[in-house]
Amino acid sequence: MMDWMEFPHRRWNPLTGDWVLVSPQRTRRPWQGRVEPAPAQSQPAFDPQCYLCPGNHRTGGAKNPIYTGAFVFDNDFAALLPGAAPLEFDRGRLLAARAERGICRVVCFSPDHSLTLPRMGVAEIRGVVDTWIEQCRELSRRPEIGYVQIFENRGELMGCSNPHPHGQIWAGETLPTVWRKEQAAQAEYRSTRGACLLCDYLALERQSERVVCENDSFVALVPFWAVWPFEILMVSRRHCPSLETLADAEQNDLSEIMKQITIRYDNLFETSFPYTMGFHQRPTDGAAHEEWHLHAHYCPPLLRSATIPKFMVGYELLAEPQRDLTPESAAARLRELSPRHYLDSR
Ligand code: H2U
Ligand code: ZN
Repeated sequence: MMDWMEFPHRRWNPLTGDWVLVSPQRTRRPWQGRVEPAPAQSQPAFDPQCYLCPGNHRTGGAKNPIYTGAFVFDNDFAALLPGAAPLEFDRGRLLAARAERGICRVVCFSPDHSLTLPRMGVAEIRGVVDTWIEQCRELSRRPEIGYVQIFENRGELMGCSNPHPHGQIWAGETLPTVWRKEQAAQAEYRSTRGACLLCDYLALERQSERVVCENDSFVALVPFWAVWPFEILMVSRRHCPSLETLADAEQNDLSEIMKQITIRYDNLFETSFPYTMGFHQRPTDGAAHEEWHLHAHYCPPLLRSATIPKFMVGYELLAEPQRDLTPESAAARLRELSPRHYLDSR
């Protein structure tokens, strides 16, 4: 029998309803594209020019306190504002616009400019998790906030302007596109099958070739429908809707698995691995949202080396995302890497 995984096929993403084209037969095609310069590796623990380091002035004029753990401030150049003027624009149901209120914050993960999540201790990462949870609690109490998007953009390749370890929080009024798709898919699954989509997916993936690493509370895997070469989906084992509802031990396990994932990423090409990661969790409209299952997506751009990213261009922009490396091969490569950071192994 021919192995269908060796031939071009499309895979379905049950969380969004989108498809991805997989072309495993192309993995050996020659590469003559552009080579990115390797980004600078080592950073000082304090950078007098950095607008996120303790005690420094930000571009907006404010001065950071001498903070010692995680530190949050309102983004000086926020994309969303709490008091946007009301607007309902509709021209022939063809041109439509709505006002959108919200709050944007920056979360410094550590006062140490030279660190990254994989180089931080689990207890320090737990401090970041605690800060995220406090932020979710505070923001979700506001009537104008409908969801809280926590994310990290890491590396120049991802357009991140500053190597100081930090992430962002954008909390808005109206569920954005990806959240809306995931909510609809999870609600539909629950109403037609009486079960949770991600609980059922995790059960199918138990000991599968797509699992990268796991602990008592979380599983990290390259999803069957991954778009980015080394994309990871991190899912809580327990059916749990949000960061806020994680038990204390689960919050520690979250900190630990984030370290495991990012160590493996750094080890893959022995570089500070760029990515966008972020959490998806229950909206904050006050409803129970039994359908929601907490998870995080890691979307890294690198394909072949520290300097060669995958470009989402051509067919991907116009038709559908496509990948050559199978999710199974990507997971095998990540799984076989050392759980010890390469800079600690030298
Ligand atoms: P990046 O993760 O994309 O580098 O974002 C850093 C954020 O920090 C960015 O959203 C904000 C930018 O608006 N920022 C401030 O809030 N104050 C500053 O003084 C500089 C940058
Ligand atoms: Zn700094």
